[in-house]
Amino acid sequence: MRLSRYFLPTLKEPPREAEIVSHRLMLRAGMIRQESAGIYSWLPLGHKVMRKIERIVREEQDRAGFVEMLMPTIQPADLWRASGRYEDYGKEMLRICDRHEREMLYGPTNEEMVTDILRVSVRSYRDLPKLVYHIQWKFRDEVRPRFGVMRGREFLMKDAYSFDVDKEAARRSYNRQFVAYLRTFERLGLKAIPMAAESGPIGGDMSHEFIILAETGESAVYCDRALVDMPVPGADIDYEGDLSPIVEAWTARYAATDDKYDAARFAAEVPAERRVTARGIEVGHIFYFGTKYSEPMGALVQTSDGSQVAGEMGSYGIGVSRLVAAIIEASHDEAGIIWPEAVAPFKVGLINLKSGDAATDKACEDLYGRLAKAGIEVLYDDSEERAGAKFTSMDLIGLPWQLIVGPRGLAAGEVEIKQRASGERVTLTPDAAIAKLAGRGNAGNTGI
Ligand code: 5CA
Repeated sequence: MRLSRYFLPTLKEPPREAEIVSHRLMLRAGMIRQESAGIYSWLPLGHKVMRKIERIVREEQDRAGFVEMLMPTIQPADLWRASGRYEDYGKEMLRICDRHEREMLYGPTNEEMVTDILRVSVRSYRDLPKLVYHIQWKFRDEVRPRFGVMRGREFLMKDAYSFDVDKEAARRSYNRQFVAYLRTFERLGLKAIPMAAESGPIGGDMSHEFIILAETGESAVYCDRALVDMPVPGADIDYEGDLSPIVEAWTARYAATDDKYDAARFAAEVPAERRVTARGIEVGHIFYFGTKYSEPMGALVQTSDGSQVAGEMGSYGIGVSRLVAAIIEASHDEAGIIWPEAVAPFKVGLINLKSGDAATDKACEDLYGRLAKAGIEVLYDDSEERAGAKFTSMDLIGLPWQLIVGPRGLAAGEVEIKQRASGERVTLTPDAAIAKLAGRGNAGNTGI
């Protein structure tokens, strides 16, 4: 992509309204624009990152055996009356009336709708488990939307739902998501720790929040350092096998958010040198709530002995749009964002130090074409800006690699590569630079 054809409205000055670094950087890097409190447009750079996150989330959901579907954003109020949550949800629910005076709402979550979908078509234990998910916009009329997309009113969520015949099977479905979350966050370059949590308005008696440690996190968290260093299951994990040893290993050690924190237990169970007291960002939350919705809504299944029981259910959320900000909180410096390669909007930023100079332009065009041909995503700064301004904005938008091309280097047959994360620079021939960025050759490690 040529910068001249892209839409990247970067800001020079840090915006005054932004209180946390991710919000400031997202606005400065031209990723989002606020349309009204807690509601944002996703500009091309922000949208590209969000799509990459979504893809990783989707791949890991599929791998865990959940099937994708798509439910609407607008739901009829009657569904929520059937579960008893229409009144309970209070002012956080955005209520809408259609032209026929029918009461509707913008969905804050989808337990009722999924239960309704499954109750009419799933009849027997033989049809179970049913494991589904969707990635859809939600609306919660938060009293105090803040921190940009971290706590928005409109936000993108992956929400999955499981429907099983008994508690034991429901536990297996819960474990699938638990393991899928460990893998998802690791692939996103994050260290997320599952913590015992309150289930709040979703309900149920077992729930874990997945929290990443960051100074600007909204909740205080307490955990055993051993969890920070615990290895995450690989891509070859067998989701049809017994996942309980993994879940047990991750839940055996102390980890809790402030609403479940027990100072005496923390002191007794965790040796002083391993006690981590920090702040955290909730990037995912999983719930087992049994028959909370299936019972009042009559979602019954026949068991193997012929009796009718209400389905055992769970729901599993990931804040996809929140993750864009959470990754920035976890990975930035004074100059700007440092994208982990897996979610970077482009892998390489190509900087032309002297646009208008025939030889430099030609060399850049050539490198741009060759990188594109090698399947590498490049953002080519072909603008007339000064070199200093180009460096500043490339550092701000945080692409993992910068390929810097100027007339002096070219005269010596050389270009420069800078790794954004380490600041390390190497001088190479154009051929070697392409090979390094394509992950070939011996010019260094291209993985972050
Ligand atoms: N129905 C359940 C699971 S599907 C549910 O709604 N869970 S939740 O309320 O915990 O939300 C799931 C995830 O969405 C949270 O972990 C968080 O990452 C994200 N999220 C929740 N509220 C917001 C918000 N206001 N802005 C951005 N992301 C949010």
